[in-house]
Amino acid sequence: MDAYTPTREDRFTFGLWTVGWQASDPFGQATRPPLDPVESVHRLAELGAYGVTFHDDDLLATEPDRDKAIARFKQALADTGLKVPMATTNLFSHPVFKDGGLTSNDRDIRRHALRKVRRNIDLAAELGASTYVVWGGREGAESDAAKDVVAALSRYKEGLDLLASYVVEQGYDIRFALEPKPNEPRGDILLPTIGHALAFIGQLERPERFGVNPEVGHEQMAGLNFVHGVAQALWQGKLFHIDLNGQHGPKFDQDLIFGHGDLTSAFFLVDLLENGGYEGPRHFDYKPLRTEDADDVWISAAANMRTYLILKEKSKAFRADPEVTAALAESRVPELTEPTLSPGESLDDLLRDNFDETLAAKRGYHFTRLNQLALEHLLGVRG
Ligand SMILES: [Mn+2]
Repeated sequence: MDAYTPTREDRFTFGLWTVGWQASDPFGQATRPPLDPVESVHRLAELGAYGVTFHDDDLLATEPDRDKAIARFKQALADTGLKVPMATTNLFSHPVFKDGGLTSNDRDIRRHALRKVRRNIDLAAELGASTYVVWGGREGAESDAAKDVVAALSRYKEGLDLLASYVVEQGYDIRFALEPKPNEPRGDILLPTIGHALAFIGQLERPERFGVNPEVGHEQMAGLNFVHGVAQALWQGKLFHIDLNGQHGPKFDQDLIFGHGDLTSAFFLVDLLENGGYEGPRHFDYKPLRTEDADDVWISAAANMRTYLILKEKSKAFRADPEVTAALAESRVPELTEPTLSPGESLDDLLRDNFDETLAAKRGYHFTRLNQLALEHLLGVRG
């Protein structure tokens, strides 16, 4: 036990599919045996997690009888006190979904996908989940000839509108969180970034029921700034959930342990989540490295939480450092929170400003010093 030992109050959650990943990849077989979801619940509880999340199919990992699998899972939750804040549907593994679920060209398959989601939403509600994640991993194409994207977006909207109406009719306290990803497994996936998803939500019948579940690696795969994307989602009141992991820039989806990719970005992300009003669970969607054995899986699960708590402490120390406060002021960071016009002022009033463009252009912003201070806090040589 030390300052970085997680407790339930930290609200760390894990997908069953994360620790349960057997590490088969497109080039190689599984390197680990199947993991019983009941064992995952117990091990995560021992490590200090708050909850677990699941795809419908995850529960069937070691028990093919659905009713038995659910009963065993419920018993494990009761025994450990772990919560299920989020659930989701697997519309990507089965060959029937090879061209997508809600946007498959095949109408029969779209109907089948809706039935599958509807069934798991009932289970999600029963288990007390308040967020339902929608990751459309197969909703996409490899060829622009193969997919009428305008029609696909209409079918995506149709499906999500139906599911939202279902949730409302049933009286479920559930909101949907769309998870963007640019590519992999499809060549191109619909709703590829946080921005695409936020714009799409505005076209739905019940936009208030929809937000996003951004994932660190998914934005970084596209070369985008994850902290900026999350900040916009927060600004729009749409950060319903978050998937934390690590990624080294634009390449395949690495799903590394949180902080084991772009560490500086992870630091500023924790700083944003802790100070920016996010109140949801801190959910890890990572994969234990394929090189690791069954015991290493739990070391990796613990590492996610420990890294988050270390970064949280570093963020606090950064914000409390008087030199940082001074550097922020010198960089005019707080000035950006001031509205550009004073109350009662109009655009015409701006004409009265005594502004010297040449002088203003000479002013430096001193961002280098500010960034170095952040880096030194992160490296542990300050505070
Ligand atoms: Mn994810």
